[in-house]
Amino acid sequence: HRKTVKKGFTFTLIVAGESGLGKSTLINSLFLTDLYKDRKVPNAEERISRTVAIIKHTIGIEEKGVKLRLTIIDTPGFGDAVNNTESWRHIEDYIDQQFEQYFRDESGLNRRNIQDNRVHCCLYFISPFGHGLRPLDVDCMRALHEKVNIIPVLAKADSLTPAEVCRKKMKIREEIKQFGINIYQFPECDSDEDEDFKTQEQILKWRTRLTPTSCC
Ligand SMILES: Nc1nc2c(ncn2[C@@H]2O[C@H](COP(=O)(O)OP(=O)(O)OP(=O)(O)O)[C@@H](O)[C@H]2O)c(=O)[nH]1
Ligand SMILES: [Mg+2]
Repeated sequence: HRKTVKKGFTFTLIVAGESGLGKSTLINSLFLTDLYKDRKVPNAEERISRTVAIIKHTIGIEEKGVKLRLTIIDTPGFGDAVNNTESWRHIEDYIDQQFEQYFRDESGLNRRNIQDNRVHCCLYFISPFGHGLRPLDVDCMRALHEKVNIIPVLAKADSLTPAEVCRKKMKIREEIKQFGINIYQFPECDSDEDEDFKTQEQILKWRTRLTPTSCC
């Protein structure tokens, strides 16, 4: 325990989904942009910036003496070309490469300072304008679900009414179940955790459960 805490932890998050759903915006607003420093309002052309390559950002965070190396990977969205089949392949390849690298490092002689770049979690953005999942979403999630923990996200939910959000989430949950996609399920928390933590855990669990009910 002492050794692990001293060494610190790593966590790697990747985002995936159709183009223009707000993947880069979420990453920027979560971690990487100082929102008000030298603020300048971009014009329309500057605003439209499509991600065209896999971009990796790493930051070190320290909380109560515990270090975390957080890596966030932005990926190009799936385009609007006529044929988008397998446009998620670069993400799958990236995830596979990290496994391979780790395997190679573990099989090597110097195993002390292996950098673990395996991807732990994938935030999968789903369009708020369609009716549930698109075939591309289904294909992509099925290609990735055995390799990474998928957390589906209804993108731009602020553009929908609460009733629409609820309907869409129910439809998406039904389809995830129907297509046999495994999404991340929160584990049971320890019984000796404090009450606030347990409540927070319950809320998160409830949000990702697969049984459709009337509330979201
Ligand atoms: N309404 C609304 N608009 C958003 C939200 N997040 C991002 N946007 C807008 O959506 C547009 C596209 O955002 P990006 O973050 O570039 O989308 P992306 O998913 O990274 O797109 P690609 O890089 O092409 O895959 C921008 O004009 C954002 O301002 C959101 O939560 N709600
Ligand atoms: Mg982007």
